[in-house]
Amino acid sequence: KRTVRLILGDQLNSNHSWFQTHEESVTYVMMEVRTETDYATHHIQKIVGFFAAMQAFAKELKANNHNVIYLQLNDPANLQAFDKNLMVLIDEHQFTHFEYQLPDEFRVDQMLKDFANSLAIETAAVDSEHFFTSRTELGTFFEGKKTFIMENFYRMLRKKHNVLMEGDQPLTGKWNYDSENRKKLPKNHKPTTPLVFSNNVTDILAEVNKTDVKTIGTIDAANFVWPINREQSLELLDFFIDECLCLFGSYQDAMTPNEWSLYHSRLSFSMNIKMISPQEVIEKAIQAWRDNPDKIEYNQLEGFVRQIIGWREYMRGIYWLKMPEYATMNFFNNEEKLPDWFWTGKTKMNCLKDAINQSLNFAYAHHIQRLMITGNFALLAGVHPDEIDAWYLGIYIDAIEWVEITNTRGMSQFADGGIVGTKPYVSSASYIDKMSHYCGSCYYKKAVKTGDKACPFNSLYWNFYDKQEDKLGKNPRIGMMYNVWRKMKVDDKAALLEQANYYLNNINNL
Ligand code: FAD
Ligand code: DLZ
Ligand code: SF4
Repeated sequence: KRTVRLILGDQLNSNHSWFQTHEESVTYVMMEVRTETDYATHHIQKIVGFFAAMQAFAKELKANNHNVIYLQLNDPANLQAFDKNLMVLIDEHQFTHFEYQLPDEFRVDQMLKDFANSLAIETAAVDSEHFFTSRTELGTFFEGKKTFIMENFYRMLRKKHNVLMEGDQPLTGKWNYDSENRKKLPKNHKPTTPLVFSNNVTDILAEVNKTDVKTIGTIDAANFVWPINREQSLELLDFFIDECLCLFGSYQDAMTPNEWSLYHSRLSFSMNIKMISPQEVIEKAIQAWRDNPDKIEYNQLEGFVRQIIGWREYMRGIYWLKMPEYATMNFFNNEEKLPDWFWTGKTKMNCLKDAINQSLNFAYAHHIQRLMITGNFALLAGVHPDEIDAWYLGIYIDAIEWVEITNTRGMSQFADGGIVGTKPYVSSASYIDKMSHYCGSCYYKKAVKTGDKACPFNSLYWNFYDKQEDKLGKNPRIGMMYNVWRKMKVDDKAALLEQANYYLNNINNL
């Protein structure tokens, strides 16, 4: 028996049962391939981050005496696709068995299924041993239901995995602490300085630069800030728990200029490529709260646990339930292109300038920037969800389709017509001003709706509701907005729509 086992770039789980025994007959294969670097225009830090973590993982496997074949991007033998490379390797090494871990992405899943079916040798797909839930668990849980309420799924998982429970009741008697969270940062509050790494990835960058792979964003390759192995991922987790968890919930939705991560964990990259598991992240956070309840209040902890055992697992379940149709949904039939400045950050709108520039510089924006700044604007501007997905799938270091598309097309763009969310996340300047310090120093005036320097969010917001009245008018969660709109003076409404039209026609100059 000679077995070849494929490890994908987001399957760097050293605790996987594959690696717990050592068999001479098993060879692991990892590959840097153009199918993966080219399916979206990725941020340079994303490509380099994936390759650096993959290389570190291969090195670790070799150090533990596993047999590893690693194909680098510019290896002359590299045929630049998983199946093509595997075909040659199986032939060359006379492998009798092909095994892979279930991929998280629909495209790769289909491809590997087809590939395995085409082989004459024995094949097997095994679990990736990472998530709390299987691919189908959400579908089964909501079977026969019309709506997919995250809170219900979250509570079921809390019970099933006995997370923050007392018998079958939530600890403290309360499930949800959202109302105590989500505050604006106080004016002179100085957030914790984020822990960054200083990895030297210049060799990897040089290899990518030899090719014509198209990328976006900037990189300091001598001081690459993201964790590239398990040890660094655990260090980042400890930093989060020591420095950020105590204010995580409070400032989860806060935004302020030039502060790129506030009290967020930045663990999404480490978790999505499986260098660390959601179970250990939650366990460590809960232990820290138990050890130090005076420092870490319960609402901060529950807010964090909810993101991981709730939202993260929920999005995975929706993805596997609804793909591939999900990727074609466009509830509002939006058709526009993204403004050019999404790739440059060159706009006078302070909130968008900050969120886009930090995305270009760090391959990261925190949740509320993604949702209520870039996503909000794209929806108000009527941009086609394909365009928006491509942007989000490329720019963020943590962007893998299962969690990107459900958040973007679903939560942010409501292109799924309300599977993930109950109403579109759109806002005028007043919400942005309520949660941030962006408006004070903006070229545009937050309180002005029409005319010179009117904040574009204001007229675009009403224009959106006006245009989508047939689709949203009956939504009970938005009824109040329509009451306000219907009661507005005819002239005021016309002025708002005219202003919105002007901005939409000049969108590249905002
Ligand atoms: P924290 O704020 O510290 O949260 C802790 C963890 O909770 C995260 O690491 C993440 O694993 C999980 N989490 C939080 N919110 C969500 C959510 N809505 N869905 C799933 N998991 C969540 N997340 C990705 O991992 N990859 C993406 O490509 C991605 N694209 C997004 C696109 C849009 C338009 C929006 C609105 C959100 C997107 N998210 C995505 C969700 C969320 O914004 C990121 O998980 C988060 O910003 C990552 O930063 P963090 O690790 O500092 O998160
Ligand atoms: C995102 C990414 C990139 C940029 N490059 C590679 C690669 O060269 N090799 C690889 O195995 N994986 C890569 N990935 C991750 C995959 O594109 C893909 O998103 C996941 O494997 C799907 O679960
Ligand atoms: Fe953004 Fe408008 Fe505030 Fe400027 S005024 S920062 S464009 S919300």
